[in-house]
Amino acid sequence: MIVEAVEIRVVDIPLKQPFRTSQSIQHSRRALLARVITDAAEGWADVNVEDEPIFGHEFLSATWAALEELLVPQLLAGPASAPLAAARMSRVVGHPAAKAGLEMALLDAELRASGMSLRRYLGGTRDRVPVGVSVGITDTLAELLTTVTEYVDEGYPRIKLKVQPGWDREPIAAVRAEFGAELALQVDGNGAYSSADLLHVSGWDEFGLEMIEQPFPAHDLLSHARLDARISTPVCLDESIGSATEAAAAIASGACRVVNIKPGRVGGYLEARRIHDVCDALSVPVWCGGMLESGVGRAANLALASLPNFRFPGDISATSRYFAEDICPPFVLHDGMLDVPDKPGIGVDVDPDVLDRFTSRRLLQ
Ligand code: SMG
Ligand code: MG
Repeated sequence: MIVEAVEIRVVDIPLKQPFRTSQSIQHSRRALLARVITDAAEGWADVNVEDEPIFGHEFLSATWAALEELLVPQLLAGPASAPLAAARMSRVVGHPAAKAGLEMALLDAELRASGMSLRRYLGGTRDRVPVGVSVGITDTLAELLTTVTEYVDEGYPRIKLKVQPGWDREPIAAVRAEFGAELALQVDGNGAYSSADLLHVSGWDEFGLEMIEQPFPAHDLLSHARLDARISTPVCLDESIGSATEAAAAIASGACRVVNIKPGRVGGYLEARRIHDVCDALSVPVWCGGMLESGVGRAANLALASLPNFRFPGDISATSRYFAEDICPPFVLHDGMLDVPDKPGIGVDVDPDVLDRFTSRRLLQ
């Protein structure tokens, strides 16, 4: 397949309500989109990076530069397939989101040309998957309970609460008191706690959570292992896991019993599938995380989440949870599930008018 041109764009998609974690607050989803134009078809990807290096070390303008100066010229230099391009890009150190985006856009073009869905290509076994919702930090407990009530009423089968020091036991207890023990509830600290908080975090064991996600910083596997040894709630890692090798090492060191997979964080859907397989072989369930993706990223994540070892609902909520208007047709919740696209490639088409309206920067190479 010959890559004729690559377009990258920055798009700002307004969020319906701000999303607040222990690390940041976002009012709009500033996304980076990649479009690969080949001799056979074109393909799209949501390059999963944020404006600032807070969730991870990557940030939009650095990712843009990595694409413009290194990775796109490399892709344009010769014939390509997604696995080949991924192997070639691996010679550049770092920039997993940029690599994931180009790999996905190329794969989308290939699959569209051959008429195969991403779900089939990856080995997905389900045509719909259960999804949860990640609830940001709110100003008051009353506001949190109102928000959670709305999502539970909409039919989401699992709620994740963002927590931080000073916003943890009380909101967890309040949600448990309101919705009872049956609600599938989990929490995510985004690394806001330190090893000195080990006892405090262990205390959440009494709430019967599905899992405790990334309470300690990404590099601190030891504190996660100590926590996991003390409690019956499984520890889940997100920011700590950058590859299948790291997933295997984290599991072997007892740092987690569940893994959150985000293709942008791990450098692509092919590496994401390897993490799925390694975890499956070690009897460790995985689930698909979210980064407030546009419909382009959401479609691809649904395909990934249809693989058999994705055993918990993903952070892949319906479009209405995020945006009044998206660049693709909306994904709608039915019985707590979203349909996995089954058309060729990622299975969704971008609306060119909405895309142009949201675009703030564009480069065609
Ligand atoms: O896409 O629904 C979503 C967001 C899910 O909580 C979510 N993501 O650490 O898992 C995580 C966070 C990172 C996003 S911070 C903007
Ligand atoms: Mg997380």
